[in-house]
Amino acid sequence: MKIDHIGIAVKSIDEAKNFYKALGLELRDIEIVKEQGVKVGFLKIGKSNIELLEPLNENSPVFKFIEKRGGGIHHIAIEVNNIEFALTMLKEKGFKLINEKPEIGAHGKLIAFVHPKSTGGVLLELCQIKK
Ligand code: CMX
Repeated sequence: MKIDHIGIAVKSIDEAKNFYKALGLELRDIEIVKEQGVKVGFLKIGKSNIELLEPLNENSPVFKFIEKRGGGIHHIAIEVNNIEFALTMLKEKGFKLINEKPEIGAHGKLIAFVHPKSTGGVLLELCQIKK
């Protein structure tokens, strides 16, 4: 396993990228993930990424998050080898899944979220490269 990315909710990727550019991190792979209601952009840092998340509309979960908290760290994504197995195992152990079945996320990866209420306040994303 590894940390695939840390998701940061922003009002505008275009505005937020300036801070990361000053740090020497270049924005790349901008993508609209319609299914998740977000526009995303990645900043590669070592073997992981920072993912900037901009809501596409008011129905996006990221829009709600920004309204409530004004943006900031939104989720941590852990890459696993077998997402179906990881979800079954977490469910069996009593953790609350947001997605019982994986959905398609950025880069065409399989993704699924675990509810922050059952993880001690951290929205956790599991992701797996599609085989
Ligand atoms: N981190 C920690 N806590 C969070 C949270 C987050 N990102 N988002 C919401 N919460 C908390 C809220 O503060 C709230 O807590 P309280 O009841 O104590 O106030 C509780 O969870 C419920 O929040 P809510 O605003 O009522 O939101 P919903 O229940 O409607 O949805 C969540 C919350 C996490 C299920 C929803 O944001 C979600 O499904 N997120 C996953 C989808 C997503 O974020 N997709 C974009 C990423 C795409 C990608 O990476 O490719």
